[in-house]
Parts: sequence; structure tokens; C-alpha cells
Amino acid sequence: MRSRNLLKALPAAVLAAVASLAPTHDANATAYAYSFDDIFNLVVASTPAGAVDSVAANSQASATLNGSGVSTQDNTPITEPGRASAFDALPSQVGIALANNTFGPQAPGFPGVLPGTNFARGDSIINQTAINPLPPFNLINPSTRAQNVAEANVNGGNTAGADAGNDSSTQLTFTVGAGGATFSFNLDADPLMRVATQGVGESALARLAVGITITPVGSNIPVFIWAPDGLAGGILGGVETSDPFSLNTQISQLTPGSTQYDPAAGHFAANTFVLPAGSYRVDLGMTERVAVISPAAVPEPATISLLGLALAGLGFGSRRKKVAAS
Ligand SMILES: [Ca+2]
Ligand SMILES: [Ca+2]
Repeated sequence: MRSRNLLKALPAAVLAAVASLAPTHDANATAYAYSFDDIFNLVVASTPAGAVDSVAANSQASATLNGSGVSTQDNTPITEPGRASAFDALPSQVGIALANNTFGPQAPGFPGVLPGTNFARGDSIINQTAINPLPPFNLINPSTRAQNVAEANVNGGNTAGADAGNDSSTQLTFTVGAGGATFSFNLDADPLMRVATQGVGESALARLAVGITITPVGSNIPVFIWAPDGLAGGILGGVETSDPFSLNTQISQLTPGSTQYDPAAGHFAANTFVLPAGSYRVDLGMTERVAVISPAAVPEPATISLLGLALAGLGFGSRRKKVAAS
């Protein structure tokens, strides 16, 4: 009895001992992801010129690192007296402390990572709105600029995960008169995404999204959907006139190496078909997301083979002892 218990306990003990002594790969490997988008010169216009009934916006950011998360947002009504027409979430960050609206990548150059550092962060701001900030909320003046960043970096050699994200969204409602109206959207965009991993088993993901929808008030079925994808089409209820590259895409790195998405700034434009009389809501949204994983160190394949031999040896020994005892 005593001998059998000892034998049953041994493989686990051997496993633990060998694992603790085993050389590990990826001990200093790092996974990194960065997603940034800058939407500027955004102008919403209607023909005939109209006014909106209400406007709201939300700038928010969030980040988590190894299960510890934070989030921030700013959705103060634009009609607040004396308030500039900006919505500016404070940075959400874990493991790093950067000034509000630090949008540049923290890893140097491309491909870049930050060895020894674990952090996740998100930040966002809507600088202006496409609607005058005071009644009667006229469209067109001034234009909007919105910037979002999500960035995360985790070091290898331990179990770590991080994700960061942020959203900027603006909703406005307007009433179209008896003659109907056509809306146009013009914007410039300059995104940048980077992902890099150094070790086997690590992963890094970055993605971005930009979308505009128009939905009749009281309905949940949009009559206009536009998500620039760099291709002809990808629009419902209107016509795309400029869509030079995708604003709804992602990059990932699942083997050691790096990938970058860095188109030159481009202009995007589309307009709706004639919208009949009624009340509508416009949603303008942009999102950045990153996720990085650097798994716990694992034994080298060669070590696993040695461990297998050791366990096989133990099994062989136990059988011999049983034979000898019977
Ligand atoms: Ca901010
Ligand atoms: Ca398109």
C-alpha cells in the first residue's frame, strides 16, 4: 500500500520538479498591439439646409490588464453653458501613466515592442462636433475631429493578457420636411495599426471600425448604413463617392513577427438617397481595439521528451517491482 501511494505520487512530483528546472522559451518575449484612428474634417450637410432637434456625444475608453480594468467616459450634454464643443474621456490605463490625449505609439518605430513592460490603455476625444454647439444646432459648422487610441503590451514568461478599447459616438436627431432631404458625409481619416510578437504562442490583434447610420426615430431598422471598406459598395441607402481604403479592418500576429496597417490619409464621402419627411437619428461611431496575449512559459519540446522518458522509466520500474513482489 505504502509503496503504491509513493509510486502514484512520484510522476506528479517529477513533473513539477522537471517543469521548474526546465529551460523556457519566450522568457523575454513581448506581444504588442496598437490601434489609432484620426477622423478629421468631418462635415455633415443636408440639402436643403436643415437644423437638428438634438445632439449627444460620448467619448469613452477602457483598458484591462490581467483582469484589472478601468474605464472612462465623457458624455456631458453639448448644450452645457460655457462648455466648448468637445467630449474628452480621460485616459483609461493600467500599468502606464500618460497625459490625456497621448495618441502616439509608445513602442519605438516599427516593428517595436516594449520588453519588460505590461500595460493596456485607451484614450479618446471628440474635438468638435459637426453641429453648432448652441441652438438651433445648425449643421455644417464647424467640422468634427475625433481621435481614438488603444494600445497594449505584455511581457512573456508569465501568463498575461490585456485589452484596450475606446469608442467615440455622436447621435443627432433631425426632422425632414415635406419635400424630403439628402444628407452628405465628408471626412478625412488617417489610421495606424501595429502588431508584433516575439515568442511562440503569443498573439496580438488590432482592429478599427468607423460607421455612420441613419435610423427613423421610433424604428430600429436603419435606412442608411455606411462603413467605409476601401471597396466599391458597402453602403445601404446611398451612394459612395470616395472610399480609398478600409476603415473597418483588423490585423493580427499569431507567430513571431510584425504587421502594420498604415495607409496615407484619405478622403471619404457618401450621400444618402432622398429621405422622406420624418424624424431621423444619425449615429457616427468609431472604435479601436487591441488584444495581446503572452502565455505562461512552457517546457521546451526537448524537455517534454526527456520528461516522457523519465515517466516511462518510472512506469517500467513500477512494473518490475510489482512482478518482483508477486
Ligand atoms: Ca482623452
Ligand atoms: Ca465601400
